[in-house]
Amino acid sequence: MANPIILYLRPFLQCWAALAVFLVFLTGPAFASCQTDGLKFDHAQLRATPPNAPVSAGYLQIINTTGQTQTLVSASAPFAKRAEIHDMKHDSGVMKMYEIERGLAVPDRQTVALMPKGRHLMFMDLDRQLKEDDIFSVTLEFVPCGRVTLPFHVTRLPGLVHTHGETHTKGHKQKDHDHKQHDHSH
Ligand SMILES: [Cu+2]
Repeated sequence: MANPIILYLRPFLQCWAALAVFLVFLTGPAFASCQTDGLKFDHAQLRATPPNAPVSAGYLQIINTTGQTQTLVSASAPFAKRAEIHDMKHDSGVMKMYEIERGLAVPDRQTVALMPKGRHLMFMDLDRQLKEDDIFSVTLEFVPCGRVTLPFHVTRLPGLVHTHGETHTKGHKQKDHDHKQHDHSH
């Protein structure tokens, strides 16, 4: 004979299970709304740092198919006290960085690339060294779609992956130089 208490509880347990599934269904998409709405990311990378370096830079491609402009307004990461969105400009023959204060707009149906020598995420007051092949979660906030947290790979030579031999070699030399320049400029 079945335990009468179990028999009695069973309909309630089923209700709770159904409610739990319903809640996951309700809240799940809200957390991932940027991606489910059509915001995609590629080549998310952080520049590896020497020990005790105060700053690093982050790069990625943002692909917007959400049907409206999405503006990247802030970034945060567990390894840095603060982060800014930067761009570069020529000033008296020297490349200088400045903060994009109103955020970086990504128009609908466009891809915006944050890449070495151009726009980048600037991570400041690092509390640890970023070592090659480490992976860190970085949170990006977009208006209007909200926050996205995605993995960034630490690499010594950030950039798009090229397979063309000549460009590749040239690119490496160029980027190696950037690396040193970047570290010294902070
Ligand atoms: Cu910068």
